[in-house]
Parts: sequence; C-alpha cells; structure tokens
Amino acid sequence: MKLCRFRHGDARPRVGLLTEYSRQVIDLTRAGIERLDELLEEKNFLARLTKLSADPELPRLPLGDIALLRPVDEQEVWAVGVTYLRSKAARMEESDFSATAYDRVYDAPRPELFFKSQPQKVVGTGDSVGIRRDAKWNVPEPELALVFNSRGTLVGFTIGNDMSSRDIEGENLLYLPQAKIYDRACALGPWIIVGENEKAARAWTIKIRISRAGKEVFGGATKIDRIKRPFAQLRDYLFRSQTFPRGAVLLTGTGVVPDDNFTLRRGDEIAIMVPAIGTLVNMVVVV
Ligand code: DO4
Ligand code: MG
Repeated sequence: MKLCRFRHGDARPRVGLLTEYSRQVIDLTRAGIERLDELLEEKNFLARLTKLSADPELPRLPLGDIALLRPVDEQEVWAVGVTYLRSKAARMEESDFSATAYDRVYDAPRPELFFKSQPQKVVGTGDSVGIRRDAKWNVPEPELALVFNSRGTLVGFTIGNDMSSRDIEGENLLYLPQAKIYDRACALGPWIIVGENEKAARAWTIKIRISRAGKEVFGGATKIDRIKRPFAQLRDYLFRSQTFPRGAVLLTGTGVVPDDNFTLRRGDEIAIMVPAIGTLVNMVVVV
C-alpha cells in the first residue's frame, strides 16, 4: 500500500491511499484522516488502512485528477552521507584537505548525519528543484528515504533527492550546510510505501535519468543493498539525544554519482525511480 498527500481542485491538502494495481486514490478525509504524520503515529495504522481500502463509502479519485504534494507534513528531513563506496570515492576526488574525513567516516562507528530540510521547504514530484546561483558544479543525489514516526519506528519508504553543490562541498568541509541546504534543495515523493521492511528494501534498485531538451544526458542505478550500514543503526544515531515530535525522514545516501564533468543546468529534468515506490520527477531551476 502507498500513501500520499494530494490536492484535488482547490481544496486543502488531503491524505490518499493507493492499493496495488489501482489507478484510483482513496481519499481518506472522510475517515477522519487529515495528516500523514498523525496517521503514521497510530500503532495499528496498517490494519486500519487495510480495512479502509475495502470501504466502499470512501471516495475514489482517478490518479489523473489529483496533484501529488510533498509527502511530509511537519517531519524534519535529515540525511546520512558516505554510506556507499561510490559516494566515498566521489567525495575524496572532489575535495583536497577534507578527503581523509570522508575516508574515515565511511568506516567509523558513527555515521555522518546532517540536517537537510524543514518540511515546508521540501518539494514534491512535479515541482522544481533548485541549483544555487553561486555554485558551478551541481548534481542530484538519488536516495532511498526512510520514514520514521516519533517513536523511531520505521513506518515507510519514499524516494529522495539530496541536491548538492559539489564545488562548495569540495572546497571546504565546513561549507557542507551551504552545499546542501538552500531553497528547493530537497525533493521527496511521489508516495510513501508502507508495510515493507529493510529486507524488502535492500532488494530494490534506485535509478536516475537526467534529460536535457528531451535527451538523456546521464543515467545510473544502484542496488539499495550496497548501503553499508543497517537501517537500525542509522535510526539509532538519528534518534540519539534528539526527539522528533512529528517523526522524521532520513535520506540514506547516494550510490550514483555522475562523471566529474557533469553539472546540472536550468531546465534539466531529473527522474528518480524505485519501481516499488514510483518515480520522482523534478525540473531544475536556478535559485
Ligand atoms: O558529506 C558529504 C555528504 C555525502 C552525501 O550526501 C551522500 O553520500 O549522499
Ligand atoms: Mg546525499
């Protein structure tokens, strides 16, 4: 089962449920469900959703009639870095005196965790992601995103794009927040898949395709199983000495990095696919 936030007409955002093989979204408003973060707090939300999926009283809307929105309400978005060997190599290539830091963190017990986005700044599928106007080397980072409730329970998965400015990040490690946090730097969506676990997710592949004027200019893929650290370890560090009253989303790092001569341009289209979840599509604008 998959969940979304969506808009239908000019009404306020609603929560929708998509069951397998259906082209219609079940509007959960009439069941009293108005927020995703609140639903994911419920102990038995999966059983409740299974029941609701068979409720003939709930309105069903064709996918073509709704606009999908970012799948977060008030959850903070965090990210973990250098979880794939490919990311470690890319970081070491782009930086000079910071290279050893990446080398060390890949093997260290404590992962690299960083704040990525306030929920209101996250963009959903169909919206635009940004490249900084003061950066020269910009890339998307396709990442599996773990969705946690406030108790730290892994309640779902979505797709994330950790937009990054490699020249700023590579110049000095202390510039990481500027390379990673700016307007439209984080995309999530299109759906949150629920009822799956780490074992299932590790069998998935994440793919990216970047198109320019309708032509593919970069494509790549990686198995999720190449993430070095267990999800429970990432969760433990994220929730250590820190509470998330509305839950949190954690991007799990990138394993796909374009060649060093590639940079995004205004107007590029980025499509990130995890077949079990869907495709997150965003156009690039300069911010
Ligand atoms: O410090 C660099 C962050 C790396 C990152 O975002 C990733 O590996 O995905
Ligand atoms: Mg990343």
